[in-house]
Amino acid sequence: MAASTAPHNPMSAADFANEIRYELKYTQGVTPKEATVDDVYVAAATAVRKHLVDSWETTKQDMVNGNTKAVGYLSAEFLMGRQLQNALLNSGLTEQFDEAVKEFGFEAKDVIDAEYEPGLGNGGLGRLAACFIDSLASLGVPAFGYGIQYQYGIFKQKFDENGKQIETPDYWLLKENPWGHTDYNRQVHVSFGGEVKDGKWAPAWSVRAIPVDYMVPGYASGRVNTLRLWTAKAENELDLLTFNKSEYTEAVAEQIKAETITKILYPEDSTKVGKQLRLEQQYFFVAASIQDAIRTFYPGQDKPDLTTFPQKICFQLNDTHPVIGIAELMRVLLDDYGYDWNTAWDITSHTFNYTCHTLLPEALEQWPVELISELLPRHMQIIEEIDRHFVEELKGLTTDQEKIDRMRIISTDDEPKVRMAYLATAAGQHVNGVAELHSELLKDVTLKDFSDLYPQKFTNVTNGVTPRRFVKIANPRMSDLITEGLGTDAWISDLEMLKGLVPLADDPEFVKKFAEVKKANKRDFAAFAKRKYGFDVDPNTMFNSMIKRLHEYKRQALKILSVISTYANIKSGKINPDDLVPRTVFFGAKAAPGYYLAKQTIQLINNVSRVVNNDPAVKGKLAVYFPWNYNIELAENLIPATDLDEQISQAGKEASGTGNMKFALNGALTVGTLDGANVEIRNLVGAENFFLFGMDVNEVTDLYAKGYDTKGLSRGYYESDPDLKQAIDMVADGTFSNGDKDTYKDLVNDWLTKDYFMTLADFRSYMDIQSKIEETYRDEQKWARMAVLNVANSGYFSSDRSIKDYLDRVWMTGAMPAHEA
Ligand code: RUG
Repeated sequence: MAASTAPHNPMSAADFANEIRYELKYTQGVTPKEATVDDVYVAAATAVRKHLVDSWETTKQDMVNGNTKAVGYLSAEFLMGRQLQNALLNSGLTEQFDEAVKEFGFEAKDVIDAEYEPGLGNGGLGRLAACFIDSLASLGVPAFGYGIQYQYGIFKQKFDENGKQIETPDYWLLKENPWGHTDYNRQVHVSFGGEVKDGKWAPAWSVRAIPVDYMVPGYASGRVNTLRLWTAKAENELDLLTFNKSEYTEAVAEQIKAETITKILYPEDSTKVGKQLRLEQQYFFVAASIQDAIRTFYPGQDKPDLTTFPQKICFQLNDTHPVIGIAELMRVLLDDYGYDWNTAWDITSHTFNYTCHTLLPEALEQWPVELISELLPRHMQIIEEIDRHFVEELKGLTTDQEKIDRMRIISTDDEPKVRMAYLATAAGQHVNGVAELHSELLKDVTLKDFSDLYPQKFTNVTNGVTPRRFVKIANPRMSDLITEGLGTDAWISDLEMLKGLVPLADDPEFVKKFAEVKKANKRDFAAFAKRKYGFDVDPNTMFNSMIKRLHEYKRQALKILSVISTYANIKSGKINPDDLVPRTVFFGAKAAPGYYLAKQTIQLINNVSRVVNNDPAVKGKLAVYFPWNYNIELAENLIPATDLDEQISQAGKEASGTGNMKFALNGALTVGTLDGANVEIRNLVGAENFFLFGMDVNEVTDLYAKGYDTKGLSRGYYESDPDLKQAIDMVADGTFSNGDKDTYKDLVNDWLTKDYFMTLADFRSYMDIQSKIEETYRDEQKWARMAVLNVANSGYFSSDRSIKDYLDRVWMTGAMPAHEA
């Protein structure tokens, strides 16, 4: 028997069943006989939550009473995924649960499925935040996650009969939410608008910020941290006088205005009102969190000495969304506590750090000065003052006036804007990118002026993913095999131990078992896909997945053009279908509702799927599936079943990627460019175990310099490559739109005239690597060996390692001693 370090609870399954029975009776008021699967889910969740309460309480106390600096992770997104399995794992109750629910007539799987997945994030950034708070708790670091309890998360995606994306609201709180505790007794107030009188802010209106607290249990650490998501409520819910005049809507106007703030994740912001709402959201959650941190770390003190604040907590700004917090902390220190500017700045600049997650200039937020002045007039004054001081500081560092102008926090154009990334960089102790290449490009390109003058601020922390959710829970078969191979399950909290699998890559018996695990996972996924989407997936084909947000730079277009080309070549007889490795291609992707070309790409993929899957000529050889509403559940099911993962963004555009790490850790091989964390994955797993193609960053830069996107150079690639031409012509000629030539004309036009992300330029290289992939895949043993080596060498991509890097390079803190209080 392998040694285990996993959380263990001595409770029997029968006793756990009693706890569920108790909750059914005393919390929900139903008998076991009446209990539906939803009832049993809520009762089990409530029961398991109680097992975590003691650790939660001691963690909170130790955090406040001890001397270890805490981390406040400020993030507009926390994409947590379902909670039950994770809570069971961390309280050592998984096996008891599996048994116990049978007593109520249900299978564990069905109870787990009853949980509604909250979608409080868009993608990688929000999921990273969730992995990070898991690792913080698992490492015993005192930490808060601070964010927003949106009533509606990311939209639910459906496809209409033409394959177009339809967005519908995702009211995730439709069902009971046993995880979040709404703590009305800890509410704070957040103000907006008004004017500045005698240097003091006289706001026009305010709302109540009410915390909804989620436990964040660590794995085998005995620690449970808190994720505190704020929800907005009106100061006065109802205007009775107005109501009694029968003006019912007006009577709840204040309620509507307040609740709108936390209504929805990323409201459309092309209008001024939309922008205002986003800024309201950002200010709302950071202002509430700052008040909360002061109250937490100086309990019962009316005017505490906040010069010690940076020793109590440091705030990590997850992208630009929480950056207004810098002006807020300054305001609190100056106006509410009466500190002078230098003291306030000293405290503030030692409190914040900034993570940048992008290289795309359009993703670095800039708020119009006019907007901030209206909504937060005192903050605008403070930002102006920060800008003035910053310019003075810069004058001491450089004589290059143009550089100083470029670095101004407030732009000097006709419609001045506050550049939030610059504010964060000027005020933060550290600025980090999220993969080595990204951090280099951040220093050399995006924030070059800053890194020239403040090189010591810049560092890299490569992203990571939690092995608990994305290996142990998502891939139990492979986890068991790893534990068997290593003789221990300690790898779950020390993922570098996976290196111990390297010698097993040369053990044919182990490699065979590994291949069998993948096959079994594929069969499971086929069953899941049938149940959930009605798809008839053939598990005996290669599973080739591309799951991520739909964005031009990620180049789903490249993948679908390659599929079309293969399809066309089978049809024309250029390829003998018997020479092909039978393949099933999976896409999962949501496009931003206003992103036209991304939505056209979704429509195209769906229609290629329709045509290919219905064509007997390719049956058994090529199939394309696009399960709708890509979410964490789908990821957890598809990743362990995937043979080949697509990470094919244009080099220099994907900051890191985290899907790439999840796939490598689950024994999928990657076809990818030298972009984001792919570079590090390839270095670690070995170039011979990674399918590299396409231009690198320098080649991309050179091609832009030649005028690729401005002079229409993509057309040359189209003209000179018959496969590419044929594929694009098929998109244009109506093959995938029932003969209608107009459906994809904008997409086709973009490819042939601009193609900013160089899909066409990388097409040939991508097609060529496919031949190598097929040849490798035919040798089952070789492929499985490469997959084992991917797993064995990917331990570095644990979010535990990322957090350790943050502790050493950015936060300068660590784990709490076992009993610090
Ligand atoms: O696009 C990036 C990913 O490359 C990265 O892995 C992830 C987490 O760091 O963040 C994504 N991201 C970037 N999400 N939103 C932004 C906009 O700044």
